[in-house]
Amino acid sequence: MACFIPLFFLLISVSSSQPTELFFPGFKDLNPNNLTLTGVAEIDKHGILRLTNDTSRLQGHAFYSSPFRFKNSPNGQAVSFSTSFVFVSVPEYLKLGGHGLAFTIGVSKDLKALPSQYLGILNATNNGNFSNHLVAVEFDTVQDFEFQDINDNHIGIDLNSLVSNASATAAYSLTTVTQSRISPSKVGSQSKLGSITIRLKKSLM
Ligand SMILES: *[C@@H]1O[C@H](CO)[C@@H](O)[C@H](O)[C@H]1NC(C)=O
Ligand SMILES: *[C@@H]1O[C@H](CO)[C@@H](O)[C@H](O)[C@H]1NC(C)=O
Ligand SMILES: *[C@@H]1O[C@H](CO)[C@@H](O)[C@H](O)[C@H]1NC(C)=O
Ligand SMILES: *[C@@H]1O[C@H](CO)[C@@H](O)[C@H](O)[C@H]1NC(C)=O
Ligand SMILES: CC(=O)N[C@H]1CO[C@H](CO)[C@@H](O)[C@@H]1O
Repeated sequence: MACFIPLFFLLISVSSSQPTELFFPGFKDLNPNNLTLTGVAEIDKHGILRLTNDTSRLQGHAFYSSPFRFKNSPNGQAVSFSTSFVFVSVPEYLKLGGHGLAFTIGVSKDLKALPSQYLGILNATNNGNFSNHLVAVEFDTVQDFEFQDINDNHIGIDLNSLVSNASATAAYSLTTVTQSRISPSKVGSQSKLGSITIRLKKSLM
């Protein structure tokens, strides 16, 4: 399965000298110092970050190059953040996905990880070990019974382990939101905002 990431946005609430926002509206004119690519990951000529291709058992990573401080003291509260990104996964065979993609925060860019069911973030030896200091949101399209996956199309919160701490079935939702505009010149007018959230749906691809 090939995974592509066209856009990425991360907002972090910190009060220090590090940036509070990372915004990659595509990767075309990227300063190469900003992103560390490993494995088979590459940026194609259209500015799309491609993590893997159709060859099986490959992995690719793209990490923001500079470390981020999430805690100011060992016992302090970790800062909160929000992120949004858009990705496309293209299974080689329509009904048989690859394994998936994970949004990952870790202490090292050099993950000694395995591809396939390990999603390029952990390996058979360190899986489940709290000294990994790794958190990930997995977008998983294969049900691995060894990791107690709930189905073959889910999102999981992974804390040092591919056995997710929490998971939910990926969903497709189409919502229409009616919202009052807040601009004074438009007070009273209503607008309809259509918004589509496709979290993950193998059968759509
Ligand atoms: C995927 O990338 C690897 C490493 O660059 C390459 O050897 C392989 O031929 C590529 N596979 C396809 C299907 O393009
Ligand atoms: C698994 O990852 C750890 C790092 O977390 C590394 O020290 C170890 O060598 C790796 N094991 C294998 C079998 O790749
Ligand atoms: C977890 O990892 C640490 C550091 O690599 C290692 O010392 C420890 O033995 C590991 N624990 C288990 C249960 O594998
Ligand atoms: C999820 O993580 C919390 C905090 O580490 C832990 O207490 C809880 O047992 C975990 N639940 C599962 C299902 O892993
Ligand atoms: C998104 C991001 O972090 N961009 C940075 C890339 O690197 C240049 C030069 O180091 C910075 O100026 C950008 O802010």
